[in-house]
Amino acid sequence: MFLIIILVLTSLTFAVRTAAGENTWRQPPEIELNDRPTESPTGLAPDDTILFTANQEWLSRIYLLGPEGNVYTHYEYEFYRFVDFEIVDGEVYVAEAFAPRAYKVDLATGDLEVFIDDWSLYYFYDIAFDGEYFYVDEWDLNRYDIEGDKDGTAAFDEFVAGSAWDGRYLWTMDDSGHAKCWDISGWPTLTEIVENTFPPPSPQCRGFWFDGEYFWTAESIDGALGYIYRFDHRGRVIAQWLAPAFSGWGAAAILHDTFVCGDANGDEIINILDITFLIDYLYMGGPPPDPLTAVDVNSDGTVNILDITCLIAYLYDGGPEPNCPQD
Ligand SMILES: [Ca+2]
Ligand SMILES: [Ca+2]
Ligand SMILES: [Ca+2]
Repeated sequence: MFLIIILVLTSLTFAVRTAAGENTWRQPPEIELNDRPTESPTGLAPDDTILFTANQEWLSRIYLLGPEGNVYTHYEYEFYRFVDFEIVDGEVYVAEAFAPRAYKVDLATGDLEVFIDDWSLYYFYDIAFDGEYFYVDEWDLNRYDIEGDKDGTAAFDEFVAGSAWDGRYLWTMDDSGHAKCWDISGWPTLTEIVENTFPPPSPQCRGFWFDGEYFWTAESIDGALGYIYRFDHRGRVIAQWLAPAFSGWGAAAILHDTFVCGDANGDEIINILDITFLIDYLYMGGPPPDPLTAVDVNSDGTVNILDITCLIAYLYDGGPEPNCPQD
């Protein structure tokens, strides 16, 4: 009898230790530039930022990653469980699975602002935006306006772990390895376009987001690092990044558009306004051109008066075309 009690106590201690061990975060791996398991070029620019959510126990994290998957920073939230992303006009929104809420995230500080707060429901696992409304599932599909006010519910008997809008259709990621396509133009009637269904890069994919050209998702694997994937409408991987933490969910990216070399004020044409914008920036404390590379028109790695003279020569003296550094 005594021996049995000892055995039970020993196995209990072991069980508690194992459970405690699972509470600790795995250290993000050191990722060297150009030393990553990417199968194809990422197609991202140096100033693009990848967003990633990961969850463990009662902690949630939002990661900001560079275009090579290197960790810039992360924010940690106790008693939150962030899942799917949406980005509207450069503002980042994230859905919350512990509560029927969606938040606007300040990426500079990690601060949260409650945006949707719908306690008629229990949880959210996804969020998408069609240009006018946000869509969030909780078995049925709920939609909200840009102020976060509810605008109806559509019957929708699906378990959705991520959703995205590709400019034409609503796409959902379910938990059994299917990306599904829905015509929502007859709202609140949803019509599945069955022939558009495709398998995502892995059956463990959760979040869903569309960058204007490709989809994004993240793998959710307990106790092991998954990948962040960028992929096309058939599930073919365009690029992948090893996740910095496990139990990932959402993935999205702040992508910067390509620029016109010499276009200092960002209106996509080159004229005298760009010269005055650049003079204003260099000598009058004006705002910087975005990106700065767009005004290094002599491609020498710095932005100074020589770039102004080059622009003047090009516009008024038959000088050579602006030539900015290539990524
Ligand atoms: Ca989404
Ligand atoms: Ca311009
Ligand atoms: Ca220069």
